[in-house]
Amino acid sequence: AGPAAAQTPVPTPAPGPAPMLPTRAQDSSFVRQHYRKLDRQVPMRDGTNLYTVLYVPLDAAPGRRYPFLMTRTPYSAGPYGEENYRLRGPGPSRELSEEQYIFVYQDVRGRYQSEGQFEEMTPALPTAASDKARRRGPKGQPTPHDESTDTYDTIEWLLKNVPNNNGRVGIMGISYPGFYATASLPTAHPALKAVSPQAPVTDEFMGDDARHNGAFFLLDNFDFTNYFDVPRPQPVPTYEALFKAQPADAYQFFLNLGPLANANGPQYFNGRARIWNEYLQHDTYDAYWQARNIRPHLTGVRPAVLVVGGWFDAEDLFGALHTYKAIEQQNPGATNHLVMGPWTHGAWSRPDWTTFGPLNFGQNTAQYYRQTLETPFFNHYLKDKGTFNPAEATVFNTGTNAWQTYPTWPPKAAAGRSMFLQQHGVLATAKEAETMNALLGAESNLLISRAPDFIKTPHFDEYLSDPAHPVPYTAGVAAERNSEYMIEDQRFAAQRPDVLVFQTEPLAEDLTVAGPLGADLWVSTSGTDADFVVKLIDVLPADAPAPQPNPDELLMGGYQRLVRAEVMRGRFRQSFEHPTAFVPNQPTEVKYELPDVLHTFKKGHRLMVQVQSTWFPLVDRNPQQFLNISTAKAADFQKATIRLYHDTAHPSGLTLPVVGP
Ligand code: PG9
Repeated sequence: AGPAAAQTPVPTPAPGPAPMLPTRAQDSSFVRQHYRKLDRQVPMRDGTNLYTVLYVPLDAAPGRRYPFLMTRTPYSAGPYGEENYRLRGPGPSRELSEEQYIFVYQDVRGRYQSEGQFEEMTPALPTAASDKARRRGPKGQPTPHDESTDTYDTIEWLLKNVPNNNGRVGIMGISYPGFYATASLPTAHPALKAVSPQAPVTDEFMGDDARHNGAFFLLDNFDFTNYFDVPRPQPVPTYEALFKAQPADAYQFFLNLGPLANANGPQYFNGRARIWNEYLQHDTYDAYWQARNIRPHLTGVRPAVLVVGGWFDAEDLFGALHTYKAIEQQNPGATNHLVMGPWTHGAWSRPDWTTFGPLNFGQNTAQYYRQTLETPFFNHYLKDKGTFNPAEATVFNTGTNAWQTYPTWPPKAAAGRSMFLQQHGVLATAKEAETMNALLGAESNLLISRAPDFIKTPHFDEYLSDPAHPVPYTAGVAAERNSEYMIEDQRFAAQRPDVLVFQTEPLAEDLTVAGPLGADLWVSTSGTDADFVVKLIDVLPADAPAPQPNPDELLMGGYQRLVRAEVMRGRFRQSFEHPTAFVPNQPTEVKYELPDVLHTFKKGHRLMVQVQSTWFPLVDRNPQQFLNISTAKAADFQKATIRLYHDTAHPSGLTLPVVGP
């Protein structure tokens, strides 16, 4: 714990000559020479004080004014105490540290040095009420607050108490802090001019950290909710500590754990991990989750917005895409840009992001983004410095390793191309199937089913999905959830009998897919519930070169590179609020969206789709029976025969948004 922050006014910096800025404002001596650190308690409308750390430029020449650039965080605004400075520059990035801002970091309610109660994804107050009404709240009731009002009150305090400010404020944050950036937008303070939600947590049930389409993200939730909590009277063992007692193999660890309910056993959380319990109690898209979806509140957006996300973000890819989308749809006139790069969670803030696993992007994509987009965005809107006029969307193509710009995202020109999952492992358009069938002749037993009218009787592939032997999400042994799984070679999965594989012929021409992918499966299960995982894969040709600098480590010929994958918990196929059981062995449609991609499948490559019903331990196991998974017992987890249909009445397939020739 750091020292209590003073509630005294912020002193006026002494006028002096502008400093000679180093090219890399990265060390603490730079920060101390050019900034004064102040720790303050900032009072909110309900009297709660939020611990706020400021780095104020020391060189204030008379009349020189600076904007605020703020990050609100549940991960500590520290270091705490006015003598303790951030080591890596005063700003959130190297480049912004070289600009002069009044940098502000604030602990949100109930975290670290701030008073109040931490709330998971603080529900937003109704936005219809005027700010005045929101300030007062109903008579005799506690003053209502949310992250928008806390941001508003902080800005009001900063403007009044910090000298030499220019009256403008910017906010940025990655991940949870990205949520706080988004949450500043409803009924924003008029001084808030530029907001950058980066990998913002947005809807925890639908696609961010906690669940995807209702399926529980076991590996991350177990690790994260265990740590992320209000202080408890007794420590809860960390995932790492629990791990030490067992082999460092997450697959085995979670098999040993057994049903989710066991996590509250005495050797694990013992009932003390509050958010874990909340997540499990709320196993449908109920009022708890709906209140934690910030999207409906993103109306009347006035500040300029720059939404940033990473194609290989295993946590909040959904959040970036859907925050951008909600602002765009609900605020037609707003300044709202999207940047999607070849990044894992927050990789754009790393000094260098030129390679990832076997991929080499040929350029430092993180630096490019910070220099050409992030820094100019804040400089322009907060300081009138330079121009900021990028395309609506700046998006990295993960197949060509090039940045592309679009006037809309997804591109308007993208045309949905249906690719059907057919018998004999064929993935083809209806037209291609027709051509193939014509070549094979009506008598051939290799005839390919196609939409709309080839195989008229029910026709399917099937596999036995066994919760005791789930399909791993990554090959080999991994202790922690890696991000590499998002581009990993899927040959390990293709070898399993419980993974269906469909692929095209080698492409005659490049094929670019830009936008969200649609999965439309016709399936049945011998049980009453089932999960489906659909994976879109880029299969490299046999002569694909090995990556540099470790050419020996990977055999790239035939590499099945994952481009996008998503899970759907089958019980939610009709409604996320009101789940429904499957009728055993009856073909049923399961339709859902996979997150966007921008990927060119090159000439000579193949497109592949894999379908499976487990993805462990990334996702918890479905007992394959329609019962409460949070309280299910070991004996409830049963094998099921899953069928994937490909006949006229049940044409399973994927819709790809294809652009260009
Ligand atoms: N994506 C992170 C998170 C948020 C909420 C729950 C679990 C994880 C984060 O890094 O902030």
